[in-house]
Amino acid sequence: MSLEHDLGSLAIDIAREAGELARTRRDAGVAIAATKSALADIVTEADREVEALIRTRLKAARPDDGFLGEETGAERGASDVTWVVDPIDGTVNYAYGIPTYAVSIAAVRGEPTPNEWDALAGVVYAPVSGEVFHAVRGEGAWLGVNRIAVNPEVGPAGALLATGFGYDPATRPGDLELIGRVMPEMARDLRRAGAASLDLSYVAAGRLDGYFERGLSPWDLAAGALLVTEAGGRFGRAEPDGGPRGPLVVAATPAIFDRLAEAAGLV
Ligand code: LIP
Repeated sequence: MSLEHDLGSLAIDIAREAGELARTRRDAGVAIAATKSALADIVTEADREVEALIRTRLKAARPDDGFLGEETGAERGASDVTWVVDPIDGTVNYAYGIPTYAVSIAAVRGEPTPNEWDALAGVVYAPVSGEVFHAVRGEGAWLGVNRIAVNPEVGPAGALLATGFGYDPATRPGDLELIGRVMPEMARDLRRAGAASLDLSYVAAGRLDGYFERGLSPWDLAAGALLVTEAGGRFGRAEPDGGPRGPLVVAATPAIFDRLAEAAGLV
């Protein structure tokens, strides 16, 4: 088996175990441990516990790899592989008991920076639905044992799109202005699920035609972006203005990617 395939299998096994821990903790009740970048940017004890489990399992299996996690930061490794991990993507959903959250684990080669890394394998595991979205570079995108693909075309009613908002209230006006540009141009409707990794997985599975959001962190998108491209979709990320709102991400079926990227201002 290829390195990429082995990395993908390891990621799936660990994501399943981590997701079951997250679900167990959720069912027992969740405590907010702290706030981070803004009052709305919370971390729970479960986020920290799940990331610790993932790090332990990865270190045992591949001790020379690097790690970049939402809760514990970056650790360079001796190999050229880095694991990019969001232990619970959709943390606010998780804290409120909304079942839309996921464990996102990706293995990348090179600098652990979204526009520089070479994504090798990724998994997005949704513990409540039990859905495992996974991809290995060059081997397509999958939901469990079923191959998935982006929608080949978008109907006359327009595109079903998803987006999200940053935690910093100062980004709200820009986010709302962005929606005001995109929706009239091309959308039949808009979804805001609250977990970027699942939004990207849904584009890959054809459940959404496209997704756009500013301010995502590397761990939010590392696995989902690979799912989109392995499913035949297109993914773009840029700093349109270098402002405080962070980079813009656009992911979509090729049928609308250019229109969405232009409407959203992806340079
Ligand atoms: C979340 C993303 C979501 C975004 C939220 C937050 P977290 O990640 O998945 O798309 O809108 O602001 O960044 O914080 O739950 O890992």
